Amino acid sequence: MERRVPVATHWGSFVAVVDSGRLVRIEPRPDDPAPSPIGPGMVTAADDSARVLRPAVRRGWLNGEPRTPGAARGSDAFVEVSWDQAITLVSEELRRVRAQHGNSAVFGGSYGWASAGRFHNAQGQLHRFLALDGGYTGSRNTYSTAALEVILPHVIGGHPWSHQSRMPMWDAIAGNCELVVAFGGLALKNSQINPGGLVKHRTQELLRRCRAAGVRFVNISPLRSDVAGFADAEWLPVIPGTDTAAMLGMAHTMLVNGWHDEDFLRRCCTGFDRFAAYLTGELDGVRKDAAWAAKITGIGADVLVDLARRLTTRRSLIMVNYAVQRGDHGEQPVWMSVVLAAMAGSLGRPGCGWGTGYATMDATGVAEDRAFVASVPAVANPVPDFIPVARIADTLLHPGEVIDYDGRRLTLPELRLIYWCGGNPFHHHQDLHRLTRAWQLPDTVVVHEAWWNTTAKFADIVLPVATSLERDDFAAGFSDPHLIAMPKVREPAGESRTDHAIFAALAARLGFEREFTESRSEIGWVRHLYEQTREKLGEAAALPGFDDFWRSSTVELPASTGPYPGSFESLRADPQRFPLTTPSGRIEIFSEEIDSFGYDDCAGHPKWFEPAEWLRAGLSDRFPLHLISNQPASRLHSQYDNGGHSLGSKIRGREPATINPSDAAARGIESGMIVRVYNDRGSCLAGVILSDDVMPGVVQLSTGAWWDPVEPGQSGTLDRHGNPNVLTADRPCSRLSQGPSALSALVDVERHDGPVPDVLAFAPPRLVPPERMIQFPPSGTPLDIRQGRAYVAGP
Ligand SMILES: Nc1nc2c(c(=O)[nH]1)N[C@H]1C(S)=C(S)[C@@H](COP(=O)(O)OP(=O)(O)OC[C@H]3O[C@@H](n4cnc5c(=O)[nH]c(N)nc54)[C@H](O)[C@@H]3O)O[C@H]1N2
Ligand SMILES: Nc1nc2c(c(=O)[nH]1)N[C@H]1C(S)=C(S)[C@@H](COP(=O)(O)OP(=O)(O)OC[C@H]3O[C@@H](n4cnc5c(=O)[nH]c(N)nc54)[C@H](O)[C@@H]3O)O[C@H]1N2
Ligand SMILES: [Mo]
Repeated sequence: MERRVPVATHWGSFVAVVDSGRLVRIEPRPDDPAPSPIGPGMVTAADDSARVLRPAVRRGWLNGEPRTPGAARGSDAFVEVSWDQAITLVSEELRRVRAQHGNSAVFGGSYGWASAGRFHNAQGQLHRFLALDGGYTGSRNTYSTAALEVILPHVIGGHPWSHQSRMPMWDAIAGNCELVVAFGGLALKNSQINPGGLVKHRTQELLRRCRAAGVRFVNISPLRSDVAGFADAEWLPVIPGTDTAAMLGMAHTMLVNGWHDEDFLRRCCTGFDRFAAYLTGELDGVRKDAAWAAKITGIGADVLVDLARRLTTRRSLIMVNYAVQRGDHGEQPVWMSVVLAAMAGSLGRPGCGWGTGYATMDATGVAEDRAFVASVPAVANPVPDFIPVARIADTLLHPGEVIDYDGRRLTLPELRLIYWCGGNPFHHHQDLHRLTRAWQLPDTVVVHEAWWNTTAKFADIVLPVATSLERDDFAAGFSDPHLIAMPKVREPAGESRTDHAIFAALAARLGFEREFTESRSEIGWVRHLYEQTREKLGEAAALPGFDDFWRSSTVELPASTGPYPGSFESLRADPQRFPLTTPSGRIEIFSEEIDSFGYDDCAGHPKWFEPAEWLRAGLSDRFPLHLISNQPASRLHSQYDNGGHSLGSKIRGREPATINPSDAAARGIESGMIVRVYNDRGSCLAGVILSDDVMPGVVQLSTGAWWDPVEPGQSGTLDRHGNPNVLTADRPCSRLSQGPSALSALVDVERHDGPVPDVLAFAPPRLVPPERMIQFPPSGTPLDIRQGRAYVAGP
């Protein structure tokens, strides 16, 4: 008999149809106006051959082989063990590392998106477990927006993510704005996503409403497709990594023509004069005029002048997306976009001014904020050490080294044990060959995964985890006004368990089970978090009791209403009464604080710095194409790359790469061919799409194809599948944010004639049957990595 069960994911809400315990299909919810096709494609992945079915331990690790840089992890076979053995190995190894090297030797930064669900939140569970066990080295900021998160509090004050509530919502834009200038565009493919879940995808409809209201869109981006066709945008192809120069050229134009909003700059900002001295060239002898900007950006000087005029004479809104700051000196375009909006006279006017991240999620610009929803209670981490999130390979390679970070000096800790849960570093990190070298250094890598993706294959101990379809929970997205019940759709595959159940078993072995579980069952926790939410919201929401909620599947939360602290409207109205939380209380066009750090790669005011890699760099002689590794339309990062929708997007099994027909013709490349994309860091195969929507000089290859190295562990080895992070540079944006700069990478593309190797990304590693393991230390025996823990015979 068929059952219909609600499903919540980061890409929307669906209904699973289950027959006798078997997942038959996943359907869109009828009330979602723009459901994502990623959902239905989850079905085939649920039981594919890549599922991790039993706990597994790398053979070399079990045999106590010493750390061998350049080998072992990533190419070794795995021995399947019992849960009891796995729990023994992990708990003993945590004990050993803590005792011998201290708690900071355990890395629990474990960046990653995991799955929707308030209780089964992988990060929340891991951090709670590791903190109760003595602590761990954590990480700061995100791969999404590290540069923005560090720079914005200096410039506009407030929490790094407070811009979400401070920028104009789409409704206000439709009602008030005439001109939207979008650096990096407004890619609707990205608005399939909302972290934590959502019920109704609304961005498309809101964008259409803006268009119908007469809003003009300007898309400043290397891809025409970054703004949907119906928005009828003017496309200004820009040389990637040069947005700051384009903005400076417009700012100079405003200044010399007296078009800038002097009153707002004087009352509500600080440091404009010092910045103006940079613009005019008084400081460095270089006038940042439109002609200067045109040479750098490839956008005509007359076009920039005209746009500067329109920005100051129309009710305008300047947007930057996140990709624009995921590059070398990524702080600058964010800072400069705020300054340009301040100069344009639009900041603090309804529906106008400045904003960031529109259409990067279905939350930005859709709703400001949402009511409180309870989550797994955090435990304070007793270890103060942390690393900037994207400095993981640096930390492994250079322990003890001191780096700058936002005015501080950080000593990189020595990491001996990596615990990853809910993220895929072999998807998200840059320069995967460098990461591979770094990854061989720690004693032990523990990973919870549902599938044998690259990170699982590069681990020592892999614990099979239940997917979001295989556990009870409830979801609430970022600023989405719903709570969504997520009852278990089916039983976990094989022997997999939830992250919580794994940590509870480890906590029991390590002696703090009661502190970890608070003596609640999993469904007890779900009920508890829901009831906490209900109590906290009280009369305002009048949520039904848990049992009714569980049956009804979705409840709506009250909308939260502004004004939000740090609003630009209040600042414009009365800067004395409504100061920002910056040192000056105003928008900092010049930041004394940043200036005092004395960094050579981030000055006291926004500035043009040449990126290390861009189309005008010397390196472009050898690698004349700029790689845009943007977010995939067909999945969320690497998640469900093995799902039907993502697999359907591949070309002869490879990730599609899109290039301009002129670049293809010059290389003898035709549509549908397999090509090799390469630079000095690595190479990968991809399947070609030709399109005029990609500007000449640019190749677009989305992230997320599971890395498929021909010879894992061998530096520079070919990737058969098309993961752009074999090509990107592991270079910090600057000493200020230490953020990732994935978008600053040069490559070339050539035809791959000759035989095309099979993609093995979705094949499990070689699994050694447990019978071959001839010795296993009984529970409670101290283990020592140098003495070996067990012996596994045979090939
Ligand atoms: N070149 C380049 N690189 C980039 C970017 C780019 O633009 N260009 N973008 C960056 C950005 S913005 C981001 S956010 C990152 C994303 O990087 P990640 O967040 O690391 O990517 P995901 O593929 O979402 O990884 C989530 C992993 O967790 C697993 N998982 C899901 N649910 C659970 C669970 O409940 N428990 C456990 N244990 N595991 C679970 C999934 O199977 C998957 O392997 O990538 C970054 N990398
Ligand atoms: N379908 C889908 N949606 C997603 C995600 C996903 O994995 N899949 N990931 C989510 C996450 S974690 C995040 S952080 C957001 C990310 O949101 P973004 O970072 O905004 O998204 P991207 O797709 O990486 O980039 C959008 C566009 O920016 C343009 N761009 C790149 N470099 C430059 C540049 O130097 N200058 C200019 N002007 N434009 C440039 C590219 O043409 C690219 O298509 O997306 C979220 N949405
Ligand atoms: Mo992200």
